[in-house]
Amino acid sequence: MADVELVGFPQSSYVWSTRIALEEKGVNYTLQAKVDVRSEEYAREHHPFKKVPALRHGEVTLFESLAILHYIDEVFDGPKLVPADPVARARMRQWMSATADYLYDSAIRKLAVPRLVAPGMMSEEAIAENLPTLRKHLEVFDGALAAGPWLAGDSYSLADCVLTPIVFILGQLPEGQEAREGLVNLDRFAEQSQARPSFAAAMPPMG
Ligand SMILES: N[C@@H](CCC(=O)N[C@@H](CS)C(=O)NCC(=O)O)C(=O)O
Repeated sequence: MADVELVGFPQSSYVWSTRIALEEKGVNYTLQAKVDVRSEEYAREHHPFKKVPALRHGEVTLFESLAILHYIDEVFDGPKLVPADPVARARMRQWMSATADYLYDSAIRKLAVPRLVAPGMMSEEAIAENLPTLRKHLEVFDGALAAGPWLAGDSYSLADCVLTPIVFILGQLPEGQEAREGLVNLDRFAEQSQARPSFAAAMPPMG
């Protein structure tokens, strides 16, 4: 089979999720981490909207993590990361969409990025103002996880690949830990998702 190349810096939660999926499936791939996402060359070659991740697999080039995650699951052997049952599948997509549209904003864009990547990009007031929203979002996810170990039921799915790095990143930040306080189902999710070999294998360099 053709080589698989994933493009994007590994600290990005979206890149991280696709790497977790590749690891879960047992796919050999290379990571092209040094990219200038702002360049026109990057837009031409990989992602017209200048974001990460992008994927190259032989003649196939893809951008957007949703498309990449499903491609990985469908094209490669290994455990299925999309449930066969239509309700569980819809549930998985529901949580992927909710993570991308709501939790990513409160946890990553408005907390992790200003704290870890671009200090000063948001005022302290704006960071504090977002925290109650983050807490509400996490409560919803905690409620979803009350019924079972993973977001779409009994087996680890693409929705869990997406949630795993975000929950971990929150655990690295005092405000993230506070926002997670008392949410026991999320704690269990953190523990179990971080114990998977795919998590260790996809862990980006921290520092
Ligand atoms: N909808 C995109 C979102 C990707 C995204 O927002 N990536 C961020 C990193 S987590 C990025 O490329 N940031 C670089 C920038 O905006 O310059 C996807 O699902 O792949």
